[in-house]
Amino acid sequence: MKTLKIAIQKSGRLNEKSVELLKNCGLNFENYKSSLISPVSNFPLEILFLRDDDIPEYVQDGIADLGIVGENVIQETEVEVSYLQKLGFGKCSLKIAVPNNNTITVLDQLNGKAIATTYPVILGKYLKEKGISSDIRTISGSVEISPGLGLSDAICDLVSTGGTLKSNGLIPFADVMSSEAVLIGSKGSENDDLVQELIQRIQSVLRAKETKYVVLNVERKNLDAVTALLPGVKSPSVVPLAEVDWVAVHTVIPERDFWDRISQLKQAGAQGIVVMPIEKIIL
Ligand code: PRT
Ligand code: ZN
Repeated sequence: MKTLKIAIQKSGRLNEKSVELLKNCGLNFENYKSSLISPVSNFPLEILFLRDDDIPEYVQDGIADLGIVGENVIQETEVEVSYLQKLGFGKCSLKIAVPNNNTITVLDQLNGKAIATTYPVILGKYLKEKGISSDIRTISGSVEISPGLGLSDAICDLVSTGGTLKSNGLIPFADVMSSEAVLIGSKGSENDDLVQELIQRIQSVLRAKETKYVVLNVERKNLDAVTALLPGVKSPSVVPLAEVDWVAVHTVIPERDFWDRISQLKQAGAQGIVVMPIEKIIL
């Protein structure tokens, strides 16, 4: 039987979440920091631990069938791969930032200016699209210190909390792209049954993460008002309680508007609300 290979980051910002996702998919493997390859004992899959910059090409060339990597790295390496699934972690934006004492306020003012970045391809395309001609200075790291050293007028770098920009006296000026970790596959890999099985497992874990399981009690006279607020996977389950006028309602609600929904439920008469995490949702 064929064994798939999936490449994930060996160490760094995406490693832990990538390992967690695969483990939550029920895959059994050892995650030794020293190993470059780890077999999965209960699925025909091997995990390759690589530097994130190498993952897109490994997948493009079919050395790995699948990979987990930031969209920023895929765009920068300009590889031909299939985007299979956004994964909801490693979120960040690639931004142009300028020193906070700078007078640059509109994009046109970047004409003729030097911008330091580790993302020359993405930045080059962005500036071209906007009709701006800047001097792109490609450096390999610590981009944020380059204006202070007089090496550039602006920078283009990844931002998540904004703390690094702030502590280097820089302010974000333009959004170039937003990025998150994605599952990629070699072209055509999406037609493989094993790849499809893995995608479905990943989707069931992601779906569960976006939702909470809720059990609440409500008096029958308020049941319609409460269920009107609850979608459920199909519709909420209603279970009679020993006290005849009361029922328990079981359902799932989306994480994103969780607190609003809970306060609406309380107003509609819900009591004893118990909220639980969900491991997987298989549709
Ligand atoms: O060793 P390897 O080559 O595998 O790793 P790496 O050092 O190249 O990458 P790593 O681990 O730093 O990042 C991996 C991926 O995480 C990136 O390609 C992005 O897709 C994603 N990601 C998410 C980030 C950030 N957030 C992020 N904040 N990557 C880098 N940063 C850096 C940014 O470059 C800047 O230096 O963090 C700093 C800014 O952070 P804030 O929080 O201060 O804004
Ligand atoms: Zn890297």
